[in-house]
Amino acid sequence: MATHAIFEELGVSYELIEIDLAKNMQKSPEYLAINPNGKVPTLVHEGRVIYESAAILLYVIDQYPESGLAPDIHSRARGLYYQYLFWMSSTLQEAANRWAHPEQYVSGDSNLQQVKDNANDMLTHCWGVLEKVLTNNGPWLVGEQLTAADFHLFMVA
Ligand SMILES: N[C@@H](CCC(=O)N[C@@H](CS)C(=O)NCC(=O)O)C(=O)O
Repeated sequence: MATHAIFEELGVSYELIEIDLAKNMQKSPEYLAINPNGKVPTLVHEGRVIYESAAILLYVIDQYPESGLAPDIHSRARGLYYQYLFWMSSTLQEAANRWAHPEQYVSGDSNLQQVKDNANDMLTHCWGVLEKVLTNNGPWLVGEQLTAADFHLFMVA
C-alpha cells in the first residue's frame, strides 16, 4: 500500500500485480523465486528486484530526487527520515504483525493471548511515541516536510 501510494503521489506509471494472500499466492514457487520470504510487497524495476516496504520506498524516492519526498542529505531531517522508517519497520510494524498473527510466534493455542497482549503493550508505546512526535514536531514525521516515511506510517496505521 505504501509503495502503491508513493507511485500515485509521484504520478509515474507502474503495473500493480495482486498477490492474493487468501490464496497463499505469496508462497507460490514463482513468487518465492523473487522474494524468498514469501511476503508482500516486492518491487521489480528495470529487472531489479527489491523487497521490504521501507527499502522499496527509499529506493523509489532515490530515483526521483526532484519529488522532494526525501529531506536534504545534510539535514537532521534526513536522519529522522531513516530513523522513523527503520523504527517503524522493525518495531511498530513487527508489533502490529504479532498482534494480528500471534499464531506465527508460538506453537499451540495456549499462549496466543499473551503474545497478543505483549504486542498490544508495544503498539500502545509506539503510538504514544508517534502521537508526541506529530503533536510537538509535526505536522509530518520529520517536521515541516512530507516524506516517504509518512506513507509508511499511513500504511501501518
Ligand atoms: N517487513 C516486511 C513485512 C511484510 C509483511 O509482513 N507482509 C505481509 C502482509 S502486510 C504478508 O505478506 N503476509 C503474508 C504471509 O506472512 O504469509 C515489509 O515491510 O515488507
